[in-house]
Amino acid sequence: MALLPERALTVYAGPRRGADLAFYLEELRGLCEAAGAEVVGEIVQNLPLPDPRGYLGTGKLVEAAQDAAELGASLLVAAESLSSRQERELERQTKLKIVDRTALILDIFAQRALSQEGKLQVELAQLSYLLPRLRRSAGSLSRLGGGIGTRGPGESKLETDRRRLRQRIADLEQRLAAVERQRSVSRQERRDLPRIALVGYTNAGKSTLLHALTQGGGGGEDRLFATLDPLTRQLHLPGRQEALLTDTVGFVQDLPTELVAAFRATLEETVFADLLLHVVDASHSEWARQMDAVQATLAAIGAAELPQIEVFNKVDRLAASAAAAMPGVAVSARDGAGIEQLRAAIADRLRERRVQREFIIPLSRGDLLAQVRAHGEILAEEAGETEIRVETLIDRAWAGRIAAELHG
Ligand SMILES: Nc1nc2c(ncn2[C@@H]2O[C@H](COP(=O)(O)OP(=O)(O)OP(=O)(O)O)[C@@H](O)[C@H]2O)c(=O)[nH]1
Ligand SMILES: [Mg+2]
Repeated sequence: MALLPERALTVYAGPRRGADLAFYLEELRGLCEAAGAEVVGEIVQNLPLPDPRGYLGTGKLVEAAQDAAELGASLLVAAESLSSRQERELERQTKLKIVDRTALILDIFAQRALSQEGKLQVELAQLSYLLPRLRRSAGSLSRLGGGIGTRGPGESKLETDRRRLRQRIADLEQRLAAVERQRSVSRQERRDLPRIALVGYTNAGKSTLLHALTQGGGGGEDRLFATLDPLTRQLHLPGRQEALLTDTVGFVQDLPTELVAAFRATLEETVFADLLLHVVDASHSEWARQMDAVQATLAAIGAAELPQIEVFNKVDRLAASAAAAMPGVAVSARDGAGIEQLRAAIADRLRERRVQREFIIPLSRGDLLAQVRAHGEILAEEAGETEIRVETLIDRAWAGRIAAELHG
């Protein structure tokens, strides 16, 4: 499915206008470039709804064919998902290869997936995208066949294709389920530490910020969807707090449902988080729209209600006054500005998870004392003959765990 550097003509038919349309088209251009295509022309038709027959209306279809020939375009990219009927009609009228928004994003994901799990998820998404399309063309073939005895050779081939596809989908789902079981085990093992997920519009700087916060060196890449595989690192915070910080896949507007389904496991890392860091590219002229797109995706995966810290990144590109006006924590993941303030803000938020506890620990349980010292802030400590009394401010999960060790 990989696209060579191709010359793409993009088409949009629908009700978007003005700044909303401009943002949508700019995002589409970015997606085309990320997939390896250069946008050489754009066609926009203002309609209440796209034409059910050919996406564009008849007149615009002719214009698209002419433009494509003049511009030397080899590819037509539709700004939204197409029905197979619309896809066929566009292809018939323009003689171009047709790619819709979903296929475009799938193509980028296919090029980016690195881990075994990422690859399985992308393949599952691609096959789920393909299956209903095969079904619909099978329907049209049987109509061509004209009623009785419609089992022509074409259709039986389609039957086989469909069966193969379904088998492969079932197989992928099984393998993914196994990976997910593994993931939920490791999630349980790590349950003591609060989990924080980096979310945000693609290219906002999530991966760079992960590195800046965990001092892992390295950084992000200047391309859309650079991250497909969640990466988790331990985060050390002021007041001896610790957390796990996970990088996630970037969001765009209207993430295709096939992708949301296939990437459920990865997105679950987000849904199960205790806190979200919503990373925003403050230097982007459309950061507010990008934030809306992220909130909409969070709502779609059931994560809208999670506590969030809004992190305005890339402020090194802004004037100091503009950075100060940002409605959240202003940082530069690149040069480190604001990172300590962010660390403190995270610690403050997580502190709400902390409880004040007193433990009486037998001297024989040096291991438990070490845990309290490692994970809690010691408020008072008093050593006796056989035991030690500590008063501590400690994460609720650790408090429960230590109490269970002491009394259970
Ligand atoms: N000037 C500037 N550039 C930054 C900053 N943070 C990240 N970048 C750049 O922005 C680009 C995207 O960064 P990433 O960290 O890959 O962004 P991401 O959100 O992980 O992107 P995806 O994984 O593709 O969704 C890279 O070229 C980074 O070097 C920053 O604070 N300032
Ligand atoms: Mg990334």
